[in-house]
Amino acid sequence: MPPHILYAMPGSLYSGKVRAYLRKQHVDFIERAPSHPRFDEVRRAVGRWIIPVLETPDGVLIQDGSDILAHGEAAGLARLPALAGGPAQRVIGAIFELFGGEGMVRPAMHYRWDFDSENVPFLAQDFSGPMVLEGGAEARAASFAASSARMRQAARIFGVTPESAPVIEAAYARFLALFEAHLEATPYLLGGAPTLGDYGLFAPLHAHLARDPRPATLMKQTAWRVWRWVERMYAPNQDAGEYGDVAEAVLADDAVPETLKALLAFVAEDYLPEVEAFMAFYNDAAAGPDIVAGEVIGGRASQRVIGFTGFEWRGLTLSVAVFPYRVWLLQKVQDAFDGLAAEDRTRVRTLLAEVGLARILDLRPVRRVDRVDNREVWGAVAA
Ligand SMILES: N[C@@H](CCC(=O)N[C@@H](CS)C(=O)NCC(=O)O)C(=O)O
Repeated sequence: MPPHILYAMPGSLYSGKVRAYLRKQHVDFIERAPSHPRFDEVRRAVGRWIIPVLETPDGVLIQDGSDILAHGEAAGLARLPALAGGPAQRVIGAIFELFGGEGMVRPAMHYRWDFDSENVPFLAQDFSGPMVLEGGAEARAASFAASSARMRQAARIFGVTPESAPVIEAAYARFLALFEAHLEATPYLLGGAPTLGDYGLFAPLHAHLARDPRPATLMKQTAWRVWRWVERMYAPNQDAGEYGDVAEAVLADDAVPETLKALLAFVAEDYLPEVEAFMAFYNDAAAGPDIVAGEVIGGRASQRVIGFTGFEWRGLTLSVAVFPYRVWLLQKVQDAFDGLAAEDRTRVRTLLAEVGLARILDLRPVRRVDRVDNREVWGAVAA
């Protein structure tokens, strides 16, 4: 059987999530940069320039980190299922998938783009090397100038500004301290095996925060166990010697350690205000008279943002872009919850209420976001 092919880049946030998953599952895959001649066809097929894209041995193209992991689980590729665990553990996994990939873009982008003297020599090569195989240094410099300008702009629409920068740093330091404390006793979020939430957190904690020079040094100096978790997430096998012999299995009996509850409380304080704001904005847009189920949200697949919203965050007012994709990931949390037996729903709601996160179950879209042909499309009006 031919190998899977992953179109990705080393410094890409969402690529790392998928690469770690494929490695952990021992999936046979090769990786290609978007400069590969075949990527042009791939880009046309998925409707926009975006990575990661997985091409399966039978030629199916899947864009999106979350969909690629879901495919791996459904297709039986998982040696260590990302969806393992009990009811609370699975809902928590979906929460960290949302928070990791979407809620942590602020520290990721700040620590990548606001420390030029330390980061730019590395970033210039990391961005242009895989993109420009011919034309030498001049062509690579031109490529980096264009891509870095776009990404600096992206940092702004995520709410990274000179005013928010010190607050982002303080919040990230707190996150690192809490995750470090959690990893004191256990190698992953939910015990001895990586699950969905680990892959979600890995996205920013690897590509930006563990690879770019400035934040990599910060992580090594202040959060050794988090640094080791990054290494471990990237290893095909366990790599957890500092914990003794640990079985590659999630904690039994749907256990949720206190240190994990502390991390969930951080998610509530750090991200819930933004979720409230983007859901209010999205629900306004989704209630419009011209919405047609099945149509690409925003009109074009390349249009990933439907507007801007403001919210209070740690004493500041942030203005951020609204992505329907985030609504789709939030739905995954709510779908995981809705699929539970009644007594499990009660238990999970009580647990989330204890950490201040119960609202995440109740901020519901008035119309669903679906993903069809690798694009976000309007779904059905919620029942
Ligand atoms: N929801 C997508 C997001 C993928 C994404 O944003 N990828 C970035 C690279 S990390 C990208 O391709 N950006 C293209 C651009 O902004 O031009 C996923 O999880 O796969």
